Amino acid sequence: MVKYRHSSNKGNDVLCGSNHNNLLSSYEPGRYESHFYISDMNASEIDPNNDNSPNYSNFFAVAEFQADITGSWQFAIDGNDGVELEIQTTPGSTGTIVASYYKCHIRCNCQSYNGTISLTKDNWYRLIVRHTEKTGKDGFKVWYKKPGSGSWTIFGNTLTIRAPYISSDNTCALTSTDFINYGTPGTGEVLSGPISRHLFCSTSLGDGPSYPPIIRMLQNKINRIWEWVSKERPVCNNSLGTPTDYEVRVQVCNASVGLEANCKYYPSGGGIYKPIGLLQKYGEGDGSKVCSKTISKPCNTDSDCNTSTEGLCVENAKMFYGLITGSY
Ligand SMILES: [Ca+2]
Ligand SMILES: [Ca+2]
Repeated sequence: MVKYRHSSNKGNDVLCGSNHNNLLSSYEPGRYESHFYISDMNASEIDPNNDNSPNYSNFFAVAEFQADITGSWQFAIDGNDGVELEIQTTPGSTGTIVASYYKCHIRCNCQSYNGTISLTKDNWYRLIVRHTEKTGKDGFKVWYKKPGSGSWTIFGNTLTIRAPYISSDNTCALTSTDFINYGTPGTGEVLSGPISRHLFCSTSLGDGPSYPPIIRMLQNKINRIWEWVSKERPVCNNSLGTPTDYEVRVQVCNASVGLEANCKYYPSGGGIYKPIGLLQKYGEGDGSKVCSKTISKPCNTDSDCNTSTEGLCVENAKMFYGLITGSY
């Protein structure tokens, strides 16, 4: 269950949720208030005979349930004020509005607002309730009737159900329009149980060659990465448990593993691949040689150049590299 507020500065059709589009328009998902979990839709926090929320509010409910019998299922909804019940055959995709009780009104305390949908045994379905509150009492109830059943049952844990788990530091996942449209939280959701994450940290444990770069890994933590790395030193330490460490070594141009696109074969010394870059791009010529001071006179050896006026015989490349030394 998620609670939102919305502006009073909307048309009455929107405030009351007079139809599907107006009900959608009543939501302002950025104005998240709170969320909580209930085991069934008979919970007092959503009882439409109570004044649960301030004026100009919304409830939004999302749950997934597993059908345990194939056939035509009935669903009924009651509410104060406008409410609708959507069921998605493919969770996260547009579903069917199976039942609705639009506009401003008190609860009917009835199952008159109902509809049917064909469900298949063992499949999971997503159920969404959208609700808007103008003033006064507010809330809703949902019932279901299985194929062949003669009586209504409150929707909830009499079925196999699950809901997105949203931790208290991840409520921004509930502030997207997509969540209102499809019931899929923005980020970080899992379908049951507490969120757990694998945390990775690239670091070293000290100075010098005896402390190589390492990747530290913590598995299945409920903590967020910033609790481990974005804090006063020591960062990435054992405060959340003992990490598994992997020494970081980088190797490129290993022909037995696979050559990167910028590996070049050097035949000398038995032949080896090495990565190439700017030095090769500007330092390697086409194989021809020139006298260095002329940059134009072809040569094969230094003796082809007048070393005092024409320089030495060098590779003809875009840039020439040399060594300058001096003393004083
Ligand atoms: Ca109210
Ligand atoms: Ca009301």
